[in-house]
Amino acid sequence: MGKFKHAIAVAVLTLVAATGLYFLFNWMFDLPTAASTQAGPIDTLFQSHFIMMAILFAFIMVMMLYSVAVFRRRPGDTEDGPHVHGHTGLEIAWTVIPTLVVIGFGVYGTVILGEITQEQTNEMTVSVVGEQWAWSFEYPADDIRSNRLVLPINQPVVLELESKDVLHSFWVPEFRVKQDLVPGTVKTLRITPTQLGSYRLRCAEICGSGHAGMLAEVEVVSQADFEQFLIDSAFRYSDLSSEERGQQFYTELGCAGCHTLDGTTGVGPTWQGIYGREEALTDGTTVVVNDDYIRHSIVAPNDQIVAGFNPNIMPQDYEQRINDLQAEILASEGAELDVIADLIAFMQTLDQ
Ligand code: HEC
Ligand SMILES: [Cu+2]
Repeated sequence: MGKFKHAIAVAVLTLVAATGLYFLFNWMFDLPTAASTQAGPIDTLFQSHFIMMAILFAFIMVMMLYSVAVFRRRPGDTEDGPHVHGHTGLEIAWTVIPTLVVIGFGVYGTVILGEITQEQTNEMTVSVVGEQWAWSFEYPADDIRSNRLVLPINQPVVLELESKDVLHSFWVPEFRVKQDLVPGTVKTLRITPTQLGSYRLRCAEICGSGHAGMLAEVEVVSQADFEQFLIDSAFRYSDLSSEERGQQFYTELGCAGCHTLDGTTGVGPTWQGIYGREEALTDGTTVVVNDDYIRHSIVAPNDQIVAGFNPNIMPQDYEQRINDLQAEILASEGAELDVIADLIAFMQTLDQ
């Protein structure tokens, strides 16, 4: 009968202490707003850990303090305490129960991980590049590059994360999920934002002296605002400088396939140091590479052949393609550009 009374007292005290601790944990580890669908199951997982921690800690502490207080030596009591030799049932219980609890949480965590990494229908892909110490975002479908991450609300997003140098980690506390960026691989992270607002992306992996400043703005906006963002940040040739445009054309028109920038000879002569150099031609003459020669080499590539190279390799239709491109830019941006002049401006930046 006396044992029973103690058991009830310990149970009641444990319940009271656990409830108090649970509120204390929630107050101490106050989580920011949950702003994604992934946050829901993660917060439930968190709460269940809080509950388990509160019960365990309360039970151990109540048992210990209760024993110390209630079974203390009274004045005049000089007898030895009872000799206790272990209790097999108890030992099995305190081995089996925690084991089951830990396994249970392991299974629960795995189920939730599967849930939040689950592929969704109609996902939007955004590439995220981390480098010391900045973030950049690309919307491949629309060829847009931005240093802010703008996401439409309720749209499932899959982020493809790449690092240019060392380990970084993508973390927006309001979205709860977090993923490391590993150089040489593409990692994915899935988010469906559910709350309009602006948040902050921070790098969560020490990545050098600028680590603390490796931040970026994240904005969750309406579908209409998102479309406006795409329009506002669309790529425009006329926003670039002449040299930058030249570099863009160098890759876009395929020059990069045959002309290197690093001094090695490819299918065609390297562009390193091309502007102003003396070029020996197959007909035995030499020319200085200037604007006129470059222009002529592009529109009539078989006219003057650089010694050591073959004719009929450089495409003959560049004049046409460049005219088409210029007409297209004029139509879409209202800007009259001279693609060859931009290519020349780019070449002039390429000295050794
Ligand atoms: C399929 C390969 C190929 C592509 C693509 C190509 N070229 Fe060439 N280019 C050559 C070869 C081979 C030569 C050397 C023979 C010659 O002089 O025609 C050459 C020569 C040149 C020269 C003269 C270089 C010098 O050192 O005197 C210029 C300038 C040039 N190319 C510009 C361009 C530009 C601009 C583009 C892109 C719009 C381009 N090329 C694309 C193969 C290519
Ligand atoms: Cu970093």
